[in-house]
Amino acid sequence: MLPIDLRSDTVTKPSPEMRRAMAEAEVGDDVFGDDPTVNALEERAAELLGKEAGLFVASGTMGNLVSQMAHLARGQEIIAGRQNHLVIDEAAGHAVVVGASVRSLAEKPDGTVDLAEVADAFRDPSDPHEPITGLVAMENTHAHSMGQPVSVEFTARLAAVAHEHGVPLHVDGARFFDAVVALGVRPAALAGPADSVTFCLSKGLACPVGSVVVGSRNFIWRARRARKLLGGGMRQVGVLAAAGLVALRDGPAGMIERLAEDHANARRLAEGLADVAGIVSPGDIAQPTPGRLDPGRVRTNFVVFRVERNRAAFLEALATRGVLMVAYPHGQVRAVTHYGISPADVDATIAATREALAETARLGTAAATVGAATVAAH
Ligand code: TLP
Repeated sequence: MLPIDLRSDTVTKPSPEMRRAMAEAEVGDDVFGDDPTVNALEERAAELLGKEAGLFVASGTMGNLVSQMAHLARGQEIIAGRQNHLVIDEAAGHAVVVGASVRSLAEKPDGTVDLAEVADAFRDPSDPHEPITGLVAMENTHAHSMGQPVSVEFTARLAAVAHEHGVPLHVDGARFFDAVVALGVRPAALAGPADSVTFCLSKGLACPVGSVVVGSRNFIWRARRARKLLGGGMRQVGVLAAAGLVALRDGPAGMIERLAEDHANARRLAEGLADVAGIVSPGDIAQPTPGRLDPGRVRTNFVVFRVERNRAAFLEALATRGVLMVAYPHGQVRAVTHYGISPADVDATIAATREALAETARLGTAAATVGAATVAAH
């Protein structure tokens, strides 16, 4: 039996329709601009998000990286949330490759940052000691706040602060369409205030590979050059872009609308887990109120919590029951719902979690008894 794999939505496999489209894709050399399927994907993404142009890249990390390279000169600085993926989870690409420093601000439980703090974080360009602020970045959905979708209003207000200071706003929209679906807004409305947006095809949209960056024609030209520098200029890559075109179809033929099922499944999972003895709230911005896990915090496809006992033993006991979750920062556990996970899988996960915690508790008691006996023997 296949495991119920909730480690991430990156584990999704392409749909039969995607595999067919991939096999039949018309291709060409994309570095020459000759791949019609890649061109169609880039145009579709730009049209959906209301931007002039798009660029297909290998990953979300590459999308963020080429965006930073296109926006920034070496020695400039980025203002971003402290727990943003591009700050803490991209192997310091901003420093190593882009040559930029980061001025990071603590996020709030809704995944936003304080706008007065953002305004205050801009450097003084007339002072030769200081780096020059060149970019403001945000994440949508915001992963470390349990996948909160960030509103159009906040994005517009953040963009206004950035633009008042003459710098662009980049949105790491790895799960941009989860935010679109959760907020019930048009993709172009949510992308509108930003100068560039990266979104991943390879997460909830279930494609095997790839992300798309969108922005102005001029920005995309610079991002394309940066992609080449990174070795990301690929050739007959329409075989991958074809899956993206399926994912971005309107209505039930595509993968966007379907994300609502993942959100409902995540809520169902949190409701079930909240009643399991030994499960507690994540205890940071993911859910600041301590105590019981609050299913109301689940707005998209992330469920984050802590276990009262040994986390490693719990995750192992869960895996032996065919359910995979992942260790998350601050002692947390993360479960992510996605394409291929059904309400029945969610119910099986809740049952397996209850059993795994009971086993972890028994092991803990046994270890404590052995420990006490060892102490007594000395
Ligand atoms: N996130 C992955 C891991 O890297 C943590 C996951 O399983 O959630 N931005 C955000 C907000 C992301 O969550 C991720 C990937 C990326 C960018 C990078 O995307 P990839 O993995 O395609 O480089």
